[in-house]
Amino acid sequence: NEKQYLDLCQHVLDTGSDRGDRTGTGTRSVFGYQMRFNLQEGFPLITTKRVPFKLIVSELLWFLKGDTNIRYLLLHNNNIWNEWAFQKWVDSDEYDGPDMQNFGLRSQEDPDFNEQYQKQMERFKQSILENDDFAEKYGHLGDVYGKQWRHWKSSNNETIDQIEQVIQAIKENPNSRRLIVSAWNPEDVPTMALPPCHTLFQFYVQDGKLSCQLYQRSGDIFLGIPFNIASYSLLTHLIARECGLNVGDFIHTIGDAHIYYNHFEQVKIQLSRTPKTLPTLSLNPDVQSVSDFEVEDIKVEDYNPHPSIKAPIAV
Ligand code: THF
Repeated sequence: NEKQYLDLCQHVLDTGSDRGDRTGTGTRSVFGYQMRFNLQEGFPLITTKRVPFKLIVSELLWFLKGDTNIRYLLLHNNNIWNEWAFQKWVDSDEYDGPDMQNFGLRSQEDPDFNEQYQKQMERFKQSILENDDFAEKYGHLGDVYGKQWRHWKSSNNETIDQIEQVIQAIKENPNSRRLIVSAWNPEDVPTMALPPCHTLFQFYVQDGKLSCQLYQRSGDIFLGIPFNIASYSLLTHLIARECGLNVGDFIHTIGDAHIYYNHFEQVKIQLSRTPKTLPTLSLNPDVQSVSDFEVEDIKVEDYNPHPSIKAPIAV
């Protein structure tokens, strides 16, 4: 239940080490942490702030379609991956606007720059949506999750569909200890917009229930982790549906678990709130295969969270 997430926040604030990071924002961090959510006790969507579940759904379906182009996300009003594609555009020869060097930090510190940044970002989004060639050139994030899950490139130039294979394996050999999907492809890491944070996950079947454990190498506790918990819990539900199983536990194991300095106030507000009862997940009963779900088929019911809390994303 949610208390585990709040305990993680408190634990990092109290015992974490202050560390610099790639984004220049600064974090407090611990190494190695585990949470366990019993999916029979409700759907673990955090209630001490509002988490935009629709964005979690469209992101997960985007991965499951094997898509790595942000155009699908934009068509679903999902902006959570824009910054990483935008970066590639402003670094290219084709970009003709004002200097966008280090836009993540500068847009937070300098209101005039932020105005210019917002303008360029709007222009970028319009082009991705309206111009096929532009979308093909700048919408791709490199070989991120969708590519590795569904079209892992093998050394003899074939592709491996890890999701299809793991579903087959769960059905045929539920006692298997090899029910693994890996997003970490050492050959591709240097060319990815962002090397995968969700490195590897494993399934386990017992008493007709499907459990899933995720190893996440790096976790942004305030913005990312609530998304990640809900996303992998949803994935477990979808795969259980296709395999004719009930859901068991989602186990979340994190390597570098960190809170960005510019999220401290937000986390403290969240810690002062009392969790509400968890919502329940509702899946369209007519859809059986993970590949056939569309956003309208997936909803949460009885989700009555505390108000949302805004925070800047570190790029
Ligand atoms: N980079 C960083 N610094 N943190 C991350 O969590 C993260 N992700 C993905 C890739 N890089 C990352 C992107 N996932 C939000 C949530 C998840 C994201 C990116 C952004 C976010 O800003 N959420 C807001 C709402 C946003 C909105 O409404 O548009 C929120 O309040 O939850 C780790 O997977």
